[in-house]
Amino acid sequence: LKQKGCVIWITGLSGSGKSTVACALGGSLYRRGKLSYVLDGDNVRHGLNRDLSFKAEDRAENIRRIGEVAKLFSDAGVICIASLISPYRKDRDACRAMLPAGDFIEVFMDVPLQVCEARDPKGLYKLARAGKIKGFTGIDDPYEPPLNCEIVLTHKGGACPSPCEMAEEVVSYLEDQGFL
Ligand code: GGZ
Repeated sequence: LKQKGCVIWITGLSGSGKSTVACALGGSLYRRGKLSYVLDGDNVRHGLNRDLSFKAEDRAENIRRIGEVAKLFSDAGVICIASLISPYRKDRDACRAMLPAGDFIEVFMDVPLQVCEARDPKGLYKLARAGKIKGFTGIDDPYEPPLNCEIVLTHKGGACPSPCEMAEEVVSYLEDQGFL
């Protein structure tokens, strides 16, 4: 097998663009002939993790299970792209600890809450502000940004790079690290 697996862990607020970047990255890797698989929090919560709520211990379990599945993909030589809010640092660090050093690549979608809230693609922020969703990340539930992650994808001087440009930043990192 020519391909070495790894886990790209994309963390950030709801509406920060995690799923869009994950999808663009999967497409870019596909065009390079590299096998990848996207594990998206919102999707996995409809199947494997449908028994879990959004309280802290269930978020921890959601992240733990997705971390274990991502590790299996990585062991099989697949580049696994996990996109979850994963708001707690200790939960993300526990997933990092499951993998050999260098194989867990944490990507922070550094998008301000006000930008995510203005996008509000599913109208969830509006519901959270109205008190119709309780414990919504960024509104009345915490988000702990990474302190020392591998990649930060951010607004640069007001100009927001496109999801494709962000995905290409990750691709460059994978090239530099010898995964591609
Ligand atoms: C945060 C919530 C909540 C609450 C529902 N808090 O933007 P989305 O809609 O499509 O993605 C969010 C998704 C979060 O699932 P994750 O598995 O990524 O979360 S975690 O890592 O914290 O376990 C959002 C929607 O579910 N959603 N209620 N209370 N996001």
